[in-house]
Amino acid sequence: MSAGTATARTATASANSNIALIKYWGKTDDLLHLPTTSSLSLTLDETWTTTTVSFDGGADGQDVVTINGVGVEGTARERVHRFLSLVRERAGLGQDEAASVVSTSTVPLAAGLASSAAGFAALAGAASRAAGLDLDARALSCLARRGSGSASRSVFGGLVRWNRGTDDASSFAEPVPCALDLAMVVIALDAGAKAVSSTVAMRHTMRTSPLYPAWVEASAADLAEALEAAASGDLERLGAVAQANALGMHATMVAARPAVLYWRPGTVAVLHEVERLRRDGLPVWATMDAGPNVKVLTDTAHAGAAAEALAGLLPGASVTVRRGGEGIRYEQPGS
Ligand code: 2P0
Repeated sequence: MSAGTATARTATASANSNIALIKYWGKTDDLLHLPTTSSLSLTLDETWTTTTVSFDGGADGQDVVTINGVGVEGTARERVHRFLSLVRERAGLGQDEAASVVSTSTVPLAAGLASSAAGFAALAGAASRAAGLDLDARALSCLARRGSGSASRSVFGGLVRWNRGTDDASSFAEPVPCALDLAMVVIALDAGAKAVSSTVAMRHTMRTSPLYPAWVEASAADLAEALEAAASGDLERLGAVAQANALGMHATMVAARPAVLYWRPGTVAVLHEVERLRRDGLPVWATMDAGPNVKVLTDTAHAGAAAEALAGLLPGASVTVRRGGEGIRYEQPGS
């Protein structure tokens, strides 16, 4: 009877999204997803993807992907297919052993809320286990990175550093000490699909923005400062460097030719309000990713007040509070 389970070749994993405090923006190797900078992120609670992978022959011998009950086609399916091909190769499975991938996600897809981070971390966990690979957390982080760079960080909970590394084995994420009880207030202005994907936008920025090298250079010092601030419990120092690093990343995009401008009027309104709230004594700092939404870094003691202050600002925007969340977890077969 256990033989049936062992040969079922199915596994389920869940991973949370993460938001970077020191950003990843640009690759030295497009295939391996080796980043130009190391980065630092907070894994969030209540924002996850759960994925089941079954090497069951797929549909008509092709990998088949369903997200939130809808079949996925085109580039997104191709990306999952390429990732599954890598897992099959590592596990010694034939490339004709197609899989069914069924995902449910609470993360708004492609809206700058890091849907690919949770998605590829969960896929890496489920696919590797379903294929019979027994990876430790570091190897799993490296594998998740091959799906999407930021997914390397979602393997772990809490505050996580992704070491940029120099090759496939040395570019992995790991948890780092944090003496703060961090929280993020997520202001989602627009949950629609973004105009330019981060993969495309970061490549274009690297190639054409004269400001890009300066941001990369500053990033190493930003990371060192953020790590020290987090370990010593200095929220003000962490917030200031996180905001500066994120706005600097956007400055590189605005200076790209042509510009990549994710900002909307509501984005600017929130940024000004965050400044005002901080002047009034609330410990709040803004960060942004590849989209118009603003995430406000604070601690759990002030997250409620910050959310309340920001909730009335923009009609139609959703304001939610996220705390630090856990790393990847698995469902036992049959549970
Ligand atoms: C980050 N972002 O550090 C940065 C900040 C967006 C802005 O990681 O090309 O979807 O799949 O490796 O991981 C988004 O990039 O890009 C991202 P790929 P990914 O969170």
